[in-house]
Amino acid sequence: MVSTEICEMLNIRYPIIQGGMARIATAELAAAVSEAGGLGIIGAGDAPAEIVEGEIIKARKLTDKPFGVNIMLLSPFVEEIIDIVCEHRVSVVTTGAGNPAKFIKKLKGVGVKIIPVIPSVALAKRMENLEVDAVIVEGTEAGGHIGELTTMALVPQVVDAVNIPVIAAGGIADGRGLLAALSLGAKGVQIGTRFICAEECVVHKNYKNMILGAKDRDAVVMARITGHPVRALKNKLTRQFSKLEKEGATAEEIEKLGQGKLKLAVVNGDVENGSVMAGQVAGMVTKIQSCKEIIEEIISGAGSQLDLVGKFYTGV
Ligand code: TUI
Repeated sequence: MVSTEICEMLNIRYPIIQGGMARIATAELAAAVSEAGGLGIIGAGDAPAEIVEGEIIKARKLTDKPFGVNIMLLSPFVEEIIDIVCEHRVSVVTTGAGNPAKFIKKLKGVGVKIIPVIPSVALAKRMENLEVDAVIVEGTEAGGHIGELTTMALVPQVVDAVNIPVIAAGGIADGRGLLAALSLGAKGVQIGTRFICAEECVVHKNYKNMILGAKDRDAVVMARITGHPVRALKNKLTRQFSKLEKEGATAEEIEKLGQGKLKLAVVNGDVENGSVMAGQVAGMVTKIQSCKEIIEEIISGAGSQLDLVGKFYTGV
């Protein structure tokens, strides 16, 4: 059993939050994670507000446990989605790909907890000053849109800089990662890539198979020049990105190549021309399991690892 103040704050059994992956984290996945004792998250991505509302309604039918919505701040529909999550009194909002400062008051005003994903100490401090409930500190090992610093280096620096709970993300897929995150001072973890291979995740089977077949160096970074670098599995698309970058293409040209490519992989299963976003832990994901199995394996794995580490301390 692992329980931290995050569990009490979010009314969940285990300190495991599912990543709010655009197009991948639907109501089915979020509800299954929440049912298994974690915090499921619906990824709003770039979907219009009515689609997100439909997912919230669907998740409420599938579980009576708390779940959240991730708002991707580069979306053109952010304002409407904020209204929807407030109207439906979603338990928690996580945010990504930007600074959510201007929405915090409104969310807090209706009792929606706010937990931004942040890539730096400076942004963590700014968020603490605006009285967010916690921060998710995401290292560059993560999939999708990423920051520059590693989880190992960034998490303890944020832990030392703020007095709110810190949740670690990026590079975490099993019990060893959970225990390591707790050792760095985090009160919980956010896990994305491993949940893509959950039975309940509706992503195309080709996407899951590509993760299952991935090795340690397969999750590469593309589109750095745009200011929105994205980590995805190596394929024809990532090679096209590298080629364009080497040829000195403009940020606009590179941005254009990325458009619609996540949908192509997630929905159509075109994992050669589409963007197969995944983190560096893709090489650790070797089987399809239910969310319950994934979460229970992570919790028991952290316990076993703690026993093992405890044996290193002798004479006390
Ligand atoms: O947001 C994510 N991961 C994502 S979003 C996404 S959809 C997308 N597709 C293509 C291009 C861009 C987005 C796929 N994966 N993770 C959380 C995260 N947030 N990573 C980095 C950040 C971040 C970056 C800058 C958070 C705040 C921030 O603030 C800058 C500022 O304005 O201070």
